[in-house]
Amino acid sequence: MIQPVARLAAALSLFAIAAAVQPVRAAEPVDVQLAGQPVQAARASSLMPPVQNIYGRSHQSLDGRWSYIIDPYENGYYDYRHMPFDQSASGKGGFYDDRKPKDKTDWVEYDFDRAPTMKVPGDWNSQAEKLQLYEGTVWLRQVFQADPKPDRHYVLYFGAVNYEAHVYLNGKKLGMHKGGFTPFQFDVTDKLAKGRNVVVVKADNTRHLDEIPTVNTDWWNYGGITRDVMLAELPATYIADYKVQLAKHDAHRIEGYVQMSDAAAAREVTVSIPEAGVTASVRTDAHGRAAISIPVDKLQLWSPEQPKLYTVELSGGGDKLADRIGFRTIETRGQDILLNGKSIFLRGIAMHDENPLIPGRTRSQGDMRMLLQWAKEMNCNYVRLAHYPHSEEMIRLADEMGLLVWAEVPVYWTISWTNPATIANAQAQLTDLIVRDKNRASVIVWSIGNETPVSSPRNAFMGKLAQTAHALDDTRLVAAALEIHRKGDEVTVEDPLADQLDLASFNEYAGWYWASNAEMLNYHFKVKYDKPVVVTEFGADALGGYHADADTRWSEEYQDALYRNQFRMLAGIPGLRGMTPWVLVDFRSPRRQHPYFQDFWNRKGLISDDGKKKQAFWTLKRYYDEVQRKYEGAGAQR
Ligand code: GCB
Repeated sequence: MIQPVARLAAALSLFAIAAAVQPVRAAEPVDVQLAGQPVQAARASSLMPPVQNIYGRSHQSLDGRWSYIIDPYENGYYDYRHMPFDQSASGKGGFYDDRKPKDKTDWVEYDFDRAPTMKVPGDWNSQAEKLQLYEGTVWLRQVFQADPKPDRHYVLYFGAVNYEAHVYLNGKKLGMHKGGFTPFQFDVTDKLAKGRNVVVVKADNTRHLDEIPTVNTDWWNYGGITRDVMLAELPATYIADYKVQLAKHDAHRIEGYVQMSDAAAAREVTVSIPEAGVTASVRTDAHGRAAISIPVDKLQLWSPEQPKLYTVELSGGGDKLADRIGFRTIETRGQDILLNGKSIFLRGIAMHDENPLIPGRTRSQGDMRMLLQWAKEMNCNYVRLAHYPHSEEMIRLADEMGLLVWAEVPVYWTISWTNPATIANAQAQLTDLIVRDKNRASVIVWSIGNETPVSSPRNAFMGKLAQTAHALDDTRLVAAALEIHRKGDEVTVEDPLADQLDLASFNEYAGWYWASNAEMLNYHFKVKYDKPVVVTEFGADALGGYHADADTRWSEEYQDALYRNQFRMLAGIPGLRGMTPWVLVDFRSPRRQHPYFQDFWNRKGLISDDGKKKQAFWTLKRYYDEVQRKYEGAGAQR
């Protein structure tokens, strides 16, 4: 896969460790090595490394109604010899040309001005009947006004486009990005027009075997521009990235760095937290990076019970910005998970980035707050944001609402383990996630994947991801949702990858995919790792409102009985330190074909697709109330 230079530069820094983000004005095209594979970086791309805290920057939102053209044959991209228009000598002819017929005889076969519109952010599937099951190319166009100033820097930012995005500004290609759940941005400083500007995106959600995720998942393949789009304005020299977090194992020291957009050395950079009386000035090195190490003694630590956030101010090189940051430590000791030094139990629930009431991807803070509020109502202190990065806004809300977070990349089931481009892609998505969310106190776990079956190529692939996550961020836990193995009545986790992970975490579907509801009580778990055990999934489908006896599948009673039995069965695991049952709310999935009970919905939700709580919701809540009482009772001596 051809990777743009800047994205690779960011991904590569994990091996160099020296910097999570490279200077923003990317150099000439270069040949780079990633995971042993030479990749020729794309010459034309203006793709640039992420700017930390883009929401905290002066920006103009480009959200709203975008015109769209459905293009199943990619007519607007390829000519009739199947050559991309944007690679032809003139670069003209594609739908990114904002062309209008000059007169009655002029031949133009598309017209954005008369095209329908859809909301951005928003998946396309939920916005037009024709698009509900569509997988392919849709062109989207937005027209906006700009007044670029000569001494400023401009960034065109996309929160996420699923899956492959080709982006054009005023008829010229800015670049291409792959990966449906992570942000990307282009340097448009010299490309903006004064007055009218036209941005066109070719979004293509076609599934491919070698991509991340691959063709096979259990969620809806929502296409389109699913997160915010903005034009951010920055000073000519700006703070490109920073990490301001407590040091590993140390609640009395803030450690991190500030990375400027250029490589000027000895520039003064200041980090301060006025409310805590903290100020530190440091100087950049020859890479434009200033390391920080600030002793702190009176910080109020962040926790789900008291999600304290401080306003952190950063300045340097004439730039200035603020962020809301919480401070906490997270570590494991034997089978304990220690938050701020105290053993905790992760009272969690798993969720997709989907609002069942649309149904479609969450589009706004309102949607996200609804999901997290449901988790809070169940007395959760933790959420698994499955199976791909959720939005930055979601993580910021978790920070604010006091929910610990397991954040994940879509390395799901059977990936093309031996394809170097696939590993590069997975590394890039993991890097983008960590770079984006590394200042969020809520995030305690980076998950490198879900239910990937053990084999040598898979172990090598996943091993690299584990190294990457540890290297990029040594202050958080690294985990994966592993698979279990059954021998007779014994359930084990036998996975060489576990040695590189901080948690013994696995999915198990006792009572649903194996063993009956009652039979599960005959099984016992043997987890040989001296690590905290966190059950990442269990669950049962129940159609909301369908009532029967507890032996009848699909009924609320069956699901409820399964939860009760699970609690009894899991109580036999001495190292059990948390769980995220599957799943908060019913979600759409084309795999789920039963016409009556499913109808394209995975019904393992504790809340139905119309927002009603099923019986098991209350059962899990009671269990969590009980666990909390026990844990808090046991308190500090654990
Ligand atoms: C799993 C997957 C999850 C599925 C779930 C199910 O193990 O991790 O994505 O949706 O099972 O319902 O089968």
